[in-house]
Amino acid sequence: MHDQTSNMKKSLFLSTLIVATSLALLGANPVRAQDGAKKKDPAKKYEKLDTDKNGSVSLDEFKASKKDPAKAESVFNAKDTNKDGALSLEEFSAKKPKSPKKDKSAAPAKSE
Ligand SMILES: [Ca+2]
Ligand SMILES: [Ca+2]
Repeated sequence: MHDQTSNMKKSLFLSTLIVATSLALLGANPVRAQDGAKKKDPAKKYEKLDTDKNGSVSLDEFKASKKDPAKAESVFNAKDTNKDGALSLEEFSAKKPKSPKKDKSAAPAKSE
């Protein structure tokens, strides 16, 4: 009787271990698990923003996608690196440039 119970516990333990391992593996390989992470595809986002499909995202189009128009405008201006008033896909998908105004390392130390 005791053996059976301990066997059941063992197999339960093993399947838990397998699940945990699979989860850990999935977490380690997020890209391989799902080919083409659609959420992170800037081209898809860009396509949605370009509502008139003229191949570029205007300020109005960009604003329309944001809740806060003022913030949208400042983000837009920051992204529009060649200042032609429209975002190319390249500009849109470019990584944020490091902002020189506030750097974390410049923050006052809290340890004191
Ligand atoms: Ca457009
Ligand atoms: Ca531009």
